[in-house]
Amino acid sequence: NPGAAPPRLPFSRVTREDLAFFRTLLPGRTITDPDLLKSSNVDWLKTVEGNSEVLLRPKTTEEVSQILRHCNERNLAVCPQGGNTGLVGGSVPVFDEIILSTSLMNQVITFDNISGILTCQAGCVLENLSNYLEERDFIMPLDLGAKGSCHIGGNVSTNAGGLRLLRYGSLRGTVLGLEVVLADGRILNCLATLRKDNTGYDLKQLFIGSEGTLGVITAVSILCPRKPKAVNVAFLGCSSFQQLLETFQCCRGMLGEILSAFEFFDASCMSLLEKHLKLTNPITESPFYIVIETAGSNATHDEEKLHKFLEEVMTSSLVTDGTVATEATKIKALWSLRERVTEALTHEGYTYKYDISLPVEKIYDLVQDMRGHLGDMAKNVVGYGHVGDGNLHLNITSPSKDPALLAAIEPYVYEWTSEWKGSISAEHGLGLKKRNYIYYSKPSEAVALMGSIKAMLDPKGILNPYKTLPDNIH
Ligand code: AKG
Repeated sequence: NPGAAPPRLPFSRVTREDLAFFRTLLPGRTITDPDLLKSSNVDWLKTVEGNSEVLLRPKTTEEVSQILRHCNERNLAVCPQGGNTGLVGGSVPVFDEIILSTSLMNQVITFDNISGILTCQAGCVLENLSNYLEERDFIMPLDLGAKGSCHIGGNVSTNAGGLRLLRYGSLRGTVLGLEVVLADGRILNCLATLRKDNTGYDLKQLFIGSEGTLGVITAVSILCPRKPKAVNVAFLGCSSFQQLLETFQCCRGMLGEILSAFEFFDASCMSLLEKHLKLTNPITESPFYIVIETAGSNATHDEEKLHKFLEEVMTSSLVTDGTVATEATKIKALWSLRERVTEALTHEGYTYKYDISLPVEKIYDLVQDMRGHLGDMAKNVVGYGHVGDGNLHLNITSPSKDPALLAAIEPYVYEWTSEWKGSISAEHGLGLKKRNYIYYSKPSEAVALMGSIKAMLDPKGILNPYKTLPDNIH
C-alpha cells in the first residue's frame, strides 16, 4: 500500500543530552509525559499514529531557530505541528520525530486597519484571528470547518482552500509575507506587508503548500478583506447535478461580485448529518443540496439581487426548494450542514478520503462512477465540496479499515483523475497518505526538481520526513 509508512530513515534517537538541551531552552515546555503526547501523536481522523517521545512548545522564532539548529546538527527528525486538523497524515510523526508545536506562538504582531494587512505568529487559531478582525471590521480571507482548532501557520503550510476561496482567492495571493525558520536554524525574514514586490524570486511561495518539509513557518502577513455589511445564505435543493451546474452558471451571472461561496453536498451526506449529528434538513429532500453565500456592502441591493436569482432558478425549475437566511444564527445553522459533513462521516467507521480537482462538469461523474465500480464493497460513497473551485471531496466509508476496498479504490480514483487532467490533491496536500501518488498530477521532471529544492534547503531531510515527496526522493 503506497499510502502506508515506509521504513524508518536513519535519523538519530533523542538522548538524555538532547532532552537536557531542550529543557534548558524551553523550561516547562518540553513535554515527555506519554499521556500528554498521545493527542499530538495521532491525527484528527485517528488514522495515522506516530510514536514521538518529545513535544516542544516554543513561543518565539528564536526558540524555533535554536531547536532546528540543534536537531540539524544532531540529525534528529522534526514534525512541525499546528492545530493537527490535517486529513492526509501530514501533521503527526510517523515514527519518533520530535513534534514541534506552534500552539504557544499565538500572538497578533500588527494589524493595519487602512491596508487590512494582519501580521501574526503561526500558531494563531484561525477562528481567533477571525474574531480579532471582526472587532475591527475586517475578516480573514479564508474560512474552513476546522477554524476552531487549525492554526494559520498550518493553513499556509498546507495552502488550505476552504469555503471562501471562490471569492478571495488562494493563500498564494493573499499571503504577502512569511517568516520561516530553515532546517539549519537560519531565520528567513520575508515578512513583507506589501501588495506588490517583484524583487527577485518569490521565495515565500516555496513554503506555502510544502507541508513543513522545506522550513517551519513562524509568522505570516496576510491581506484581509473588509467585513461585508450584508451576508445572506441560501440553501437550495436540486434534482440533478446537471441542474446544479446550471444553477451555478446562473448564480455567477446574476450574483457576480457579491457571490462569496457556492458549495454542494449530496443526499447521502444529508442522511449522515441527520443520523449522526441530529441536524435537520430545512427543505424538502433532494438528491443535491447547495449552499450559496453572498457578501456585499449594501443589504437592500444584495437581497434584491439574491431574490431575483432565486425567482429565476425556481421558475425555471433548476431548483426544487430553498430557504434563505440573513440573520447570523440561521446563517450559522445552514452553514453547519455543509461544514459538518466531515464530522458526520467519522461516525460511520473508517473513511477513505479523496480531495480531487476536476473540470467542474466532471466532478460528480467520479462519485457515480465510483459507486458503480465499488458496488456493495463500500458502505457509503458520498460527494461534497466546492463547486466554485471544481473541487470534489469524494469520501468512501466502510465499517472498519478494509484493504480489499482500498485496493479497489486506489489507484482507480487517481487514474480517473489523471485521465481528466485533474489534481489528486486539490487543497489537503499529500502528507503521508498521498505522497506516492504525486506522479498522477505532476510530471517526473517536476518531482525531481522538488527533490533538488528539498536537498538544497534541508540536506539531511530532517523536516517532516516521509511526507509530501514520494519515497524514491528524500
Ligand atoms: C471540506 O469540507 O471542505 C473539507 O475540506 C473536508 C473534506 C473531507 O472531509 O474529506
